[in-house]
Amino acid sequence: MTGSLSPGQVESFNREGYLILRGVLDKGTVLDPIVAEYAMVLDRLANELHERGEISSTYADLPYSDRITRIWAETGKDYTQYFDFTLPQSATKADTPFWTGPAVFALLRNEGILDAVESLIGPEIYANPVQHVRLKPPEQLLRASPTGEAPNNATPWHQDNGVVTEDADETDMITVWLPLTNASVENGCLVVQPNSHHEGLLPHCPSDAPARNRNGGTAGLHIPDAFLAPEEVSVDAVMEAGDILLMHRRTPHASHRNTADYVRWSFDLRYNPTGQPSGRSAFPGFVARSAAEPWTELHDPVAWTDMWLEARARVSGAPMPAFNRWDRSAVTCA
Ligand SMILES: O=C(O)CCC(=O)C(=O)O
Repeated sequence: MTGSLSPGQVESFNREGYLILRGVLDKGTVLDPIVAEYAMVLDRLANELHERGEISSTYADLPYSDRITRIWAETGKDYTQYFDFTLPQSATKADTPFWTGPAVFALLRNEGILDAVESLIGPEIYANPVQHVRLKPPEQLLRASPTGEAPNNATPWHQDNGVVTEDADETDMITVWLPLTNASVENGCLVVQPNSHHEGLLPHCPSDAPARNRNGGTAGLHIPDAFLAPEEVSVDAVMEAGDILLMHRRTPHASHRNTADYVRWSFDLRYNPTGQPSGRSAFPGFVARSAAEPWTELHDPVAWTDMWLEARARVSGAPMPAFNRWDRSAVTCA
């Protein structure tokens, strides 16, 4: 196999189901342009909210993280969709916001990321549309749920295979998770369960199922505790901006709560060998690298945005496939 990983790193990934690579992304040429792009989107959002009287100041003099934290604190709303480079799994509207800027596109095509991914799946690489920015707010800003439950913004334990449609179960999908700011246990870094991706797809339960997940996170699907290894074997993925985490599609992972007083900011990208089902066929991916047919690679960020605009027009108001194949009344969820 070609690519940038040593045989030992590939062997470690195959054994453990994850691998952290340090200092892959350059701050000046890769990360700073993303920060600048998001500062511009946030500026637009702050001006809109201020014009509508929803915030008392645009907080224009604050850096990105402080500025979005102040806006969350004042409105109590989560504006992640403004910044995300995908669409919601349901209820997309003709004007649902999203952000597919050139710096984000450049990250999806980043040579350091693609070289690492190539070592695991080969040189025909498709950028899978299951991709997100995560702006994890300080938990202290969140309000208690209507049932009085204390806020908990941990991401529950899951496998990424669990959030795609069944046709992609055998797709060799690699997750690439990367922080834009440091990721610590305090601010909600990822936590992975090593050496357990060999056990196949585990049951996942909807967030309102009686079977709870041990970290208490409520957003999205979770693997019931009975199917997880003891807590002591999990590994905290403490990372700095520039590092990347590679994960197998069946590696159980979660993230900690953000108990810091600032936002934890990260991206999760996914790649698979071109031609395999993406598991979100309504959304557009693209050929990021091809040794055999280089002319099929997408290099134009505007064309990428156009693909998402077309997808938004197509799916808005239309029924979407169910991404959750488990029912809350399933025996494992009861
Ligand atoms: O970033 C997070 O907190 C969760 C991300 C995640 O679970 C994923 O990328 O699958």
